[in-house]
Amino acid sequence: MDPSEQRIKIAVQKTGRLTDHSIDLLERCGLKMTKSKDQLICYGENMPIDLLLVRDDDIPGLVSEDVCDLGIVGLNMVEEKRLNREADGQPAQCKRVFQLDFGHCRLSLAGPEDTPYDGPKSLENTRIATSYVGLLNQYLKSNNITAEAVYFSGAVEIAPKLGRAEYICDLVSTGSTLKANGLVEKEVLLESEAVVIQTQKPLGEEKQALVDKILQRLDGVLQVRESKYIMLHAPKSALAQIRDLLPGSEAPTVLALDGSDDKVAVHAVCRENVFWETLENLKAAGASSLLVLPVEKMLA
Ligand code: PRT
Ligand code: ZN
Repeated sequence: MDPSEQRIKIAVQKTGRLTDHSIDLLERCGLKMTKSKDQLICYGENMPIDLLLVRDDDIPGLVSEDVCDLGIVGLNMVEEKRLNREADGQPAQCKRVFQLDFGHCRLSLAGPEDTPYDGPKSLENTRIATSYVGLLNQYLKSNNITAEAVYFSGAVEIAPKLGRAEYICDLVSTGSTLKANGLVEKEVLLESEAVVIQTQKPLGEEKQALVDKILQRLDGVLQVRESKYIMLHAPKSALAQIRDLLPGSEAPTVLALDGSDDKVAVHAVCRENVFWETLENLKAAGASSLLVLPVEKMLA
């Protein structure tokens, strides 16, 4: 077998909003990479894993067609490409494995601020400019609306000014692009964030073991992102109350304190951020010597 066949290929956006986060995430999983001269492939130095650097639009297809084993891409793109494939009579061949909590945005319908809007029925017999024809048509169908999706590959927000459409359907994050173009958000069709997708093709034993290892590390990286290790001293009498105040923690470790009969040390991993308010509440409940530490790695 060609040795390159044994390597895991992960599709990542080459240049764009998802690129830095995606590469950072893989580096946190322990992957060290060299960029090749053509910069289309990054070769893993310490693991048999290569990154394919491509347009985000191509990532769902590369994973569905088994060119890549995994991909990191926006849910908006995964869903749009799934609908496009379905329309072409091809089944979706990739599955979603993780939500990554970056690249947050929403696919929304927007229209000029001076156009009266009275719910989805106002869209009847209008033209809607979008790059997301699949998702838009799905929305129109589920609301029993007849409207024309006008395909724009970019700069969708200028379509109403050009007289090419009455409404637009595009990604929004802060809303400032809509505002700058005199448009107002009317409906949210999809809430999106970056996700990891995986091929549905059965892999060989060795490759599957490597994919499982990467997925387990990704899970670990995602879990520690918000996690904190908290240490404090507590009066035995306040232990139950202090335990309830620890955010998102399982059973804490309670240790005897040398030379103290009425106080114990409490150590806990909190799977949520620990804010100043929480520390203040713990202190008010009787805790002292509070220490909060970041968690670097975690393996369940
Ligand atoms: O070259 P390539 O095809 O890879 O890149 P691209 O230009 O198609 O993608 P890119 O990098 O812009 O976006 C990649 C992914 O980031 C998207 O598929 C989403 O999953 C996610 N994402 C998150 C966004 C936004 N936020 C976003 N705000 N993608 C695009 N936008 C655009 C939007 O289209 C609009 O033009 O930003 C503008 C609106 O932003 P606000 O902040 O003014 O609302
Ligand atoms: Zn794109």
